[in-house]
Amino acid sequence: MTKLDYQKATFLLSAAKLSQLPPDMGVEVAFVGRSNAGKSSVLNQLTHNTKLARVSKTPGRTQHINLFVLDSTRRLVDLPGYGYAKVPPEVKENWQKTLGAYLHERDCLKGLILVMDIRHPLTEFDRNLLSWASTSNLAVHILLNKADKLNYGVIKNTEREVNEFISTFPNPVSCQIFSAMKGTGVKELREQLETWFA
Ligand SMILES: Nc1nc2c(ncn2[C@@H]2O[C@H](COP(=O)(O)OP(=O)(O)O)[C@@H](O)[C@H]2O)c(=O)[nH]1
Ligand SMILES: [Mg+2]
Repeated sequence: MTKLDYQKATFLLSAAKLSQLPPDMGVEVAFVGRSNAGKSSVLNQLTHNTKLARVSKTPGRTQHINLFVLDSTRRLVDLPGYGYAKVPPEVKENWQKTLGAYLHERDCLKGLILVMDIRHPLTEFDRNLLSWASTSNLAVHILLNKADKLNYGVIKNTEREVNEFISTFPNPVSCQIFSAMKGTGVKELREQLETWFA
């Protein structure tokens, strides 16, 4: 496969429900994480496309599934952030349903990039998501983002703790250090994406 050009990622659509998604074909890799973990910043760093990040931040669209096209068969998916919700319970419930439905029903979903704030790794929702992925035998790659906020020793300890936790899962789960601000770890992230998109 020729190297994917993430800078060419273009916005496809913003879906409030599964019926609005394109046909369930090709390969999708979805980005998921707690609000404020830096999911939009990661996508921005990966694609160097500010328009893309802007879409992800458009109020009203943050609760949608946002799709970006890499080529005719490959798509990046920005899933609604979870937690931290200053929104009415019914709105929250609705988007958790959409998120759950996407994760359960989307056959072309090849892997999940789970973005965590390295200072607050493995939240309850992160753990729930990881156990769900293991029962569905879906691959997960964890980004310990905002590594620029911590010193080397703390980073390494956190990485060890997370690696210990994920070592018990039967499905492929991997973990890496990342900083969307500094661009740390982009190469490793691309290599992971390349495996799934291959
Ligand atoms: N220091 C630092 N800040 C970051 C990093 N990634 C994101 N942020 C900041 O964290 C906040 C939330 O980022 P955003 O991408 O909007 O998070 P999202 O809600 O998960 O999409 C923003 O103020 C970002 O500038 C990082 O790697 N390092
Ligand atoms: Mg965002």
